[in-house]
Amino acid sequence: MKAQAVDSRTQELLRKLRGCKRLLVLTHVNPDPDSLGSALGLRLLAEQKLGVPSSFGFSGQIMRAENKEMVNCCSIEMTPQEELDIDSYDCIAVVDTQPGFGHTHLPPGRSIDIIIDHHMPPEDGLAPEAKGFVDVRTFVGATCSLMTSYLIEAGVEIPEDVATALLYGIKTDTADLSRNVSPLDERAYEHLSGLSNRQSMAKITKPELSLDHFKALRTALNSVRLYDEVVLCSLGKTTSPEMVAEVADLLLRLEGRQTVFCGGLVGTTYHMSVRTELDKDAYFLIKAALDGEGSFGGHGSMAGGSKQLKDDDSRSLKRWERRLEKNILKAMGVDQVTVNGLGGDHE
Ligand SMILES: [Mn+2]
Repeated sequence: MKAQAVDSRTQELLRKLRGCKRLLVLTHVNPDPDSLGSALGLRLLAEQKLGVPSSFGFSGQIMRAENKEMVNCCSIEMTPQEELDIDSYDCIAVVDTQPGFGHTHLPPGRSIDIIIDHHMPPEDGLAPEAKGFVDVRTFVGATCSLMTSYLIEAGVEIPEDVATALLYGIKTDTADLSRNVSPLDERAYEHLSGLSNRQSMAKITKPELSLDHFKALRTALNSVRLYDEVVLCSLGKTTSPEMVAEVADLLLRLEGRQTVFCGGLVGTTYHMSVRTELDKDAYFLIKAALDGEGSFGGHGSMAGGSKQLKDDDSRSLKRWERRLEKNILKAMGVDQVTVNGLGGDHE
């Protein structure tokens, strides 16, 4: 291929990385495939192109069976953030999230040198610790697509495991290029398809599921509340925010229902996932649902958020979910009095 004018953003990113001795890549708590793939991609760029050693510091847990399989199949190395000597890194990058987001724990007092993301920036602007290279493109479906375009432009050969991880990140954030998709996502997807490992991809997409998974699913399905086009669902006290997101994805497939609000309490944190096929942005739907409380983020058809409850008491949970339901019905313009469950009438 003939040398082309490299996107100035790629040049700028490479310039920034060239000045690094040791790079620390971070992402949001409980990293999802797009953030895992992006972290892997950025590490590859820094190490292969510029010989800059790096670590991936993660916080939270990897709960979803697909994501655990992804970590295995793609040999994703990560170290719990608290075990790292943060001061030994002179460069910090944040991918698939931004400083100031509630679900992102960054080392206090450190400036952030590189930010690569596709989420809507915080309303009051980026946090002051964002000091260096910032690439936030909200029209792009996955941060992995941004990362792939950097790798292609920098002429870095992408090995099979990294290609598989990047491709899976794009697949999950864009539902296989069917939502939140831009030409950049399409190009990245096409490029990675030829490089990824199909056996690994099959294993990642359909992993074995634990008994607890099916138990949580049963609880969730028992609590479904069906309005005309809106589905509400509570997992009650549950094991992970990922399970909340997973049930939201599943329920969006229910015939005739276009918007899903799904929530569950993990410890004392209430997690919420919103999915919509309407033109309304999921970000604004979750914002209206939480009505100024908690923290949230999202774009296009997907959004997620959380709010700290004062305890994990069932009554506090019920009270909070009643308030949520009121906010949601108001935001969606639903004035229906009767609501159905999957087994028939609720009330
Ligand atoms: Mn993402």
